[in-house]
Amino acid sequence: MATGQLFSKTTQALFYNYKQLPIQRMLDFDFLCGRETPSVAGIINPGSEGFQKLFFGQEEIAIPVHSTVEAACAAHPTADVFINFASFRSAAASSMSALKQPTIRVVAIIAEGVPESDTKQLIGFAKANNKVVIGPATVGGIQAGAFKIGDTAGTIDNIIQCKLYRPGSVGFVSKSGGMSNELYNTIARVTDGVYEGIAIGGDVFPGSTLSDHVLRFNNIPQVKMIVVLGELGGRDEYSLVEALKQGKINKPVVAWVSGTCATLFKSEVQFGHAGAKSGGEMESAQAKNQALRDAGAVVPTSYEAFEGAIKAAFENLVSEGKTTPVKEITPPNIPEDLNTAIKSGKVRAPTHIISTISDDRGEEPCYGGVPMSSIVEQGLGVGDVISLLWFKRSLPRYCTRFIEICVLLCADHGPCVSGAHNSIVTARAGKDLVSCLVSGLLTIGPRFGGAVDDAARYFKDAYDRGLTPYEFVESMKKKGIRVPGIGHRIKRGDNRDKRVELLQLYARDNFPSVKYMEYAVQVETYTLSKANNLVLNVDGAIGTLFLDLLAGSGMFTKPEIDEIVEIGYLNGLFVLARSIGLIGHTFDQKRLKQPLYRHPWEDVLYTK
Ligand code: Q5B
Repeated sequence: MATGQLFSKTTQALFYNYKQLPIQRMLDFDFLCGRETPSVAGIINPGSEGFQKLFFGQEEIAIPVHSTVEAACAAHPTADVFINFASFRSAAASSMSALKQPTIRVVAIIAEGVPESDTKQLIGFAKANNKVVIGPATVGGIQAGAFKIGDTAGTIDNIIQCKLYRPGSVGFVSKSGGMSNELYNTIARVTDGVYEGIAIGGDVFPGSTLSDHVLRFNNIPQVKMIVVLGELGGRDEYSLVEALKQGKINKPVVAWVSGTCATLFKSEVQFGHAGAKSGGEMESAQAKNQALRDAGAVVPTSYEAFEGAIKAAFENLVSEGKTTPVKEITPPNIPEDLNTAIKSGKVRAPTHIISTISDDRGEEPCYGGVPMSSIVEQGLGVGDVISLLWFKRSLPRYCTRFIEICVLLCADHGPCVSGAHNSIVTARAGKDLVSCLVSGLLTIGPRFGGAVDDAARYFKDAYDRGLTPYEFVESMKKKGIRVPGIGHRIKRGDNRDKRVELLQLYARDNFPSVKYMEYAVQVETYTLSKANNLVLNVDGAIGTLFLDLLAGSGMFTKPEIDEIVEIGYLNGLFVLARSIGLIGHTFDQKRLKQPLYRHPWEDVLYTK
């Protein structure tokens, strides 16, 4: 790298703090410039490691993430620029860590508000170790066609407008990052463009000064003229005045110190930057402009005349044969991000998922179009939420109460049923809650708890076809199918299931019609005449009563009822309800610190 040169087309940086947008902007700039390697070698994200996926042109690349500055520097010894996007609280410490790494040469500190005493220490250390600090409170800098720090120069469109994808002949240094964008544009319009641009930052103590960079530019052969944009406050510009007076700068310098309007105010004015305040006379924009003018810089009479002065200086160089304007090239197209393109309406893309029951995109999530706050304000319950999310409508209260009763009654049926047993055994094997729950749920099926849907299907079919209970049961027997919803391991004709009675009682009192349930009762009368255990069980009661709810509420069309029965919604009620009990059994076992379960030998019939 030539003396004075900070960056080149192969410079690589370590980026502190994962900020997707500025990193992607750096990589997009790289692609625009035709760089072969990405300018970000690694990311430091304290506390995490791995990779971050980003785009390099059209290709997706994985950039390594390191948890410490030291680890990142060790892994990427050729990355010599440290771009620090830490907050003002941690910027100084992380910058110092970086400066202490032998591999790091340049540190750019973006944060605003870094304590001045910390910055002074950083400056002292950097100077003593021959390193460069850009910032704090800066957007960074750019070497056109080679390397860019973070968000410098803004969007890709702006970078193209300002021709920063290829080097020009102007070295530019500014205090303000925002104004540097403006000047990149101005310089591109009236010269052959920027070679390198640095925003030193608006703090009282910048890590590197206007004159540091002007002196550097003076040593870079490709830089033919220098543009400086200072601002009122501080005395930084005077070191440039000194350098000019001492003849240390032999390239044309066009300068302007902004803030001349400060004299219009009666009292001291603080502009946007910490350092930009009208202090004594020497720190005024007028005084600094005059001093620069006296030292030999071209200083216009107003900011409006700045562009003309830059233009004239460049044209002089060309007419004197001191520079030949660089040849224009066409930069490659940067593939636009899909999200950006969709937002701007340029492209459309098919979605991969369709969802109709809930939406989490707005201010608050909605269930079936009903905002959560309204669910809470109206005092709605689990039955209403099930009604919205499963059936996509607000069912009348008597229906949602029925759903809630089903959930209450099926929540548990003791430790001896299949599901609870499995959860208990799993808990005793030391497994986690989800495993215990799932192992219990997996037992729900045609024999245990999962006969609700089939009960609804077969009873509906039989009733709708006008089969007598005798014809129905016997036709099932002929097919070798047990009637779903009939039969129980412990319930009998003389020891009926209380849950079934409670459901029937509720439905008789609240439902407009209970025709399917009454049909099930007739079926039960017939099956009980065959065997005392062939009672209408809880699955059968819920299955047939739900048919009554669907048909009698007037809230469902016939095709909708058929679809619900065909898809099989109703086992969901048992699954949901029994999850409560299975979780309870899991906690119970863990609370009781029960050891590994082993089934006793005596309880197994070993046979050949
Ligand atoms: N037989 C439930 O059977 C059970 C018959 C039948 C015609 C029938 C059985 C069955 C249909 C599925 C069903 C839900 C396996 C049950 C639930 C939740 C629970 C559980 C809890 C909770 C019980 C004896 C004789 C045989 C059979 C005949 C039996 N069922 N005939 N239709 N449905 N039902 N499941 O007692 O001539 O001697 O050969 O499959 O609705 O799971 O609390 O425990 O909340 O947790 O083992 O309530 O009924 O009777 O197999 O010895 O049969 O009756 O063909 O006749 P069992 P088996 P035969 S509620």
